[in-house]
Amino acid sequence: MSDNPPKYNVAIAGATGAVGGAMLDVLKRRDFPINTLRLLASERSLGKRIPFKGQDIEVELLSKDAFEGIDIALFSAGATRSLDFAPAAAAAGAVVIDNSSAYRMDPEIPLVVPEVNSHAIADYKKHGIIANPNCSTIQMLVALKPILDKVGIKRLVISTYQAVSGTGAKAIEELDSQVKAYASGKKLSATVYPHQIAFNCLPHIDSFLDNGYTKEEMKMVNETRKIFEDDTIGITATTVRVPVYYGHSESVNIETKSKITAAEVKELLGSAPGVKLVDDPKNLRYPLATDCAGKFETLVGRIREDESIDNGINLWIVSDNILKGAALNAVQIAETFISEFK
Ligand code: NAP
Ligand code: 12T
Repeated sequence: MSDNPPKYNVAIAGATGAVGGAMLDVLKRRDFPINTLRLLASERSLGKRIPFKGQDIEVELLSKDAFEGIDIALFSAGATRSLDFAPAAAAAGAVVIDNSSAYRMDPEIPLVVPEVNSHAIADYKKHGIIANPNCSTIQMLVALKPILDKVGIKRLVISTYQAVSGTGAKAIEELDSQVKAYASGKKLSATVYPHQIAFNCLPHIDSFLDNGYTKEEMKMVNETRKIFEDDTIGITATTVRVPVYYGHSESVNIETKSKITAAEVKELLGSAPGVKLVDDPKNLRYPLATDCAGKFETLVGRIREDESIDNGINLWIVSDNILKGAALNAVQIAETFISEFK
């Protein structure tokens, strides 16, 4: 009798993308127990080979019959592909962990940040799908959860400073070419974003809605309420694209239900799962986007009381948007699923 721990057949839909590539990296770094790995993408990628742990894996076409024998399917090929193929993957017996916005607000589909609401994974049984939240929401909730549990949260006022890597490889190139054009006195051209992103801040992420907010802003409102299981929290957000390559930064003003001091918040967050406290302003230490790239932790600092209200705290929260904001959170969901829910 062997008592080796079980290994799983894993598929990545969107394996050739920025998030798919980070998923491969995270699976490696965390030594996820893989039996076979199937890499799926569009016709454009057929024939490509991607190295993984000494093997060269050929990319196959994402199709409805690509999931036979798969236990876990990680999706990051956009919402349309998730709607088209995730149900087929689930019907083939895989649990789907979906990075797109397709299923996040479906009341029958769990929306999970493992440090916050891993219990919700149990609901995967209804459709065989678990949704990965929006990047800016994930990192904020990792930092807020200990505060929520200790003193309750009444209201959040959020401003984000989001990196271009969230938009994909073309946006990284656009910032790069605008910086180079500026430095050599040439005319700047914009195609990915509606305006110049170099040396600028665009208060516009995802599309505009009738209420004047962007979809990204409303994702932060609605996904936070769903994950915290509390529709009474007041939340308002302004999401801004800034000329940063990797790492979303966020200023979050929290009105708590009862009083908590800045010192107490520092102590709480000093031992919170997934959080790294970086809060030593005297020595000029605070979270920076340039320090978060490649890291698994969410950096939190600038912790101080909001002196304009009775129960207020301000935080500055920074995390790698491709890791905790996407690939890492998805792999952590898979890890929690196999250890507690399979
Ligand atoms: P990306 O670099 O453009 O990669 C897109 C991936 O999807 C590629 O592997 C691409 O394959 C594949 N794909 C596109 N169209 C396809 C089709 N018709 N059939 C099969 N595969 C197709 O984008 P990314 O930055 O990695 O983002 C991917 C998705 O992840 C996003 O659309 C979003 O849904 C999700 N995401 C979520 C968060 C979050 O907040 N949690 C953050 C970032 C991204 P080819 O290489 O063959 O074209
Ligand atoms: N894919 O920072 O999936 O461009 O909700 C934000 C949100 C990218 C971003 C999402 C995304 C961004 C999402």
